[in-house]
Amino acid sequence: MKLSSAFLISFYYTVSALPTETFMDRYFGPLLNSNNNQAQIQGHLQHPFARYDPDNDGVQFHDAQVNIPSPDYVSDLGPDNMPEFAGVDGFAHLPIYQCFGLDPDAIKPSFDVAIVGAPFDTGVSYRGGARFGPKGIRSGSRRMGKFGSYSAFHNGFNPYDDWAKVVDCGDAPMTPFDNRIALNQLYRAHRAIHNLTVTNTSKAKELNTTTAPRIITLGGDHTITFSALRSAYEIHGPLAVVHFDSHIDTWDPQVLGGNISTYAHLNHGTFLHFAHEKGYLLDGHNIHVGLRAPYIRRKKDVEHDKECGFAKLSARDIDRIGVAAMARKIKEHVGDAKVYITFDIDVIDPAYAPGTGTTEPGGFSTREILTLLDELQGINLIGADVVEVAPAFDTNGDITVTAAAQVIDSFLQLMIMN
Ligand SMILES: *[C@@H]1O[C@H](CO)[C@@H](O)[C@H](O)[C@H]1NC(C)=O
Ligand SMILES: *[C@@H]1O[C@H](CO)[C@@H](O)[C@H](O)[C@H]1NC(C)=O
Ligand SMILES: *[C@@H]1O[C@H](CO)[C@@H](O)[C@H](O)[C@H]1NC(C)=O
Ligand SMILES: *[C@@H]1O[C@H](CO)[C@@H](O)[C@H](O)[C@H]1NC(C)=O
Ligand SMILES: [Mn+2]
Repeated sequence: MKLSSAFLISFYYTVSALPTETFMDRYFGPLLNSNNNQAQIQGHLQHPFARYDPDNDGVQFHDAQVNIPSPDYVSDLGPDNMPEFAGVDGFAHLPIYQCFGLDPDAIKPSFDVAIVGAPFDTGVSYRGGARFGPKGIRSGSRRMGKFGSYSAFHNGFNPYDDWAKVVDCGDAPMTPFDNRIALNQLYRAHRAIHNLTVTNTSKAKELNTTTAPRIITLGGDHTITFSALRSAYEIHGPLAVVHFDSHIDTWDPQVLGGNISTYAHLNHGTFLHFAHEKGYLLDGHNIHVGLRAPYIRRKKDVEHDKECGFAKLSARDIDRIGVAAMARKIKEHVGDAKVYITFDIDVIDPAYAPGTGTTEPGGFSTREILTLLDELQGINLIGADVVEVAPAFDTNGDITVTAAAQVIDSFLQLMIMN
């Protein structure tokens, strides 16, 4: 509450005129003691979150006078009045929908874009913790939402307040005890979402996306992208994959995973090898962006990566050619194809995103990556994910989870702003 000098002067005169009444009685008494429902309070009391409601005389908050609502009045206590730091965390305060695991005869939900969590981290080679990624990213998104995410760079565009209906489908249940089961659970959850119909079918046709809702997945370690790609491939056919990562992730499973069992072969460094093997990748249109981690084998990793069909932009290209030129190359490379962006948070420099399992110095600043994503406007983005967010390694200032949430906000802009 702002104490203006006018307030202090009026307070002084009010108190001297009414010496028997205490400050608390006069300014707060009726709010805290509801004996008199219609009591009025004089003074500069402002309720920071209540909205003026012209349809209800009971709730009018303004500078001079407050009418206390009836104790049974509740319509200002709904989610629309929630402060940005409060509420049960759906991504960006989006409505939370049950999108899979529905009764067969339940009414099918409808939306254009779904956020879904993939809490899984038993496919990692180094530090774990990405099973808490979905919770962390949702927490990092609390200052975004319909109430005030009007872009400073895109003429006030707000992805939460435009033609698309965006919802949060919660997390797919993924068992921590058997990766084969867990990855299949995620695949079936995605499949159930892809089986629904978008709310705005005419817009979907205009955008050439199909009437299946588009999905943005919150990882989870990078293995989860395999399940997401499988379901997207079944709806869309082979996809141009833009892979933001400091690592290649096309490693031969005989190299990464120890070659100890076939079970060990599918993990967060080999899923792109398998995506290629299964035909999910559109030949000639896939590209890594931000590479800098060392290879395991002197030459063969590079050869194998080429066999999997990827072009490369390295982290050093940020300085060598700049992010605008990088974005142009990516757009040329994917052309008119349907694009899936998979975004390993470790592509961002550890100074800006320490909360991840396998940090590699020398990456994008948050500003550079957001500029690059802006420059991709016009691609046909049908699905995306942000993976490897491990909140236990984040700072108290939440820098990794807020960066991850901002990247997803950029994906929504690419999907909806066209
Ligand atoms: C997809 O939808 C059809 C028709 O509504 C239904 O028969 C089928 O079981 C659904 N599949 C999934 C995976 O939800
Ligand atoms: C679909 O989106 C367009 C904006 O692109 C809008 O004009 C139209 O009213 C929407 N249709 C439905 C059914 O929501
Ligand atoms: C959709 O496809 C049509 C025909 O191929 C093309 O003319 C149009 O530009 C495409 N729209 C978008 C948004 O990519
Ligand atoms: C992996 O294991 C198979 C089967 O035991 C073996 O043939 C192959 O040479 C191994 N690969 C490597 C790189 O050790
Ligand atoms: Mn990765």
